[in-house]
Amino acid sequence: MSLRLYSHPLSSFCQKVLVALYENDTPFEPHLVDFADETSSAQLKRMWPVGRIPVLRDEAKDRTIPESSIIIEYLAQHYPGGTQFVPADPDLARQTRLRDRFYDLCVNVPMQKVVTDRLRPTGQHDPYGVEQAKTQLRTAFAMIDQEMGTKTWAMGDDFSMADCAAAPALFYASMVLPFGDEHRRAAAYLARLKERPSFARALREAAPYLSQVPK
Ligand SMILES: N[C@@H](CCC(=O)N[C@@H](CS)C(=O)NCC(=O)O)C(=O)O
Repeated sequence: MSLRLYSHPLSSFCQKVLVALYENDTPFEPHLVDFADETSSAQLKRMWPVGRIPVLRDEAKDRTIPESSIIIEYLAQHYPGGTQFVPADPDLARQTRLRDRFYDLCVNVPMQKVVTDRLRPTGQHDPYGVEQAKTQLRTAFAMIDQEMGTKTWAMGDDFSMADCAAAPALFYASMVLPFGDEHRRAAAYLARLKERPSFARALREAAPYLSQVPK
């Protein structure tokens, strides 16, 4: 098998890539990264010194590809399938990338800030930063709610890279800061994402680990 994904089923950015892989039934071998294990972390850092997951290794082409959006673009280019993650039209492609950035930077990253602050040792918390992150999330939820009033997926009728980004980001963000009562259209979008077979599969695989998410 040519593709190996260094990842963890609980990681939101890894789930984003898993959705893309499952969308097109792309064969790959998952390699579980355990940050608590020095050998596992060191192996990851040898490939990508930044030490973040996901990282895709393509043995056939001798390439190592980090960063979830770049991995999805790589899959779209070299292992295309029925779901086209970035439209061919340059304007639509730019809009897709903008929404992908939005879900990564305005939903996933602030969600991570809230969750990882709970893992910090006593006395090392960052309440100001967490409040800022929650404010960013509230702004993002209102924008998503407005935008999803007339659309099925982030770009309209077609599932794209932006939906791969949105699915785990919104799933975990809804755990951190429930938005369903106030933002029903955003909640309906999340419900559609959870029913999408690719994300439903990623969620099933994450289920045994979900109790590790700090409350
Ligand atoms: N921009 C990166 C973000 C990746 C990321 O934040 N991954 C998290 C897991 S969801 C991670 O590896 N965290 C470990 C760390 O920061 O040490 C991407 O899109 O792939």
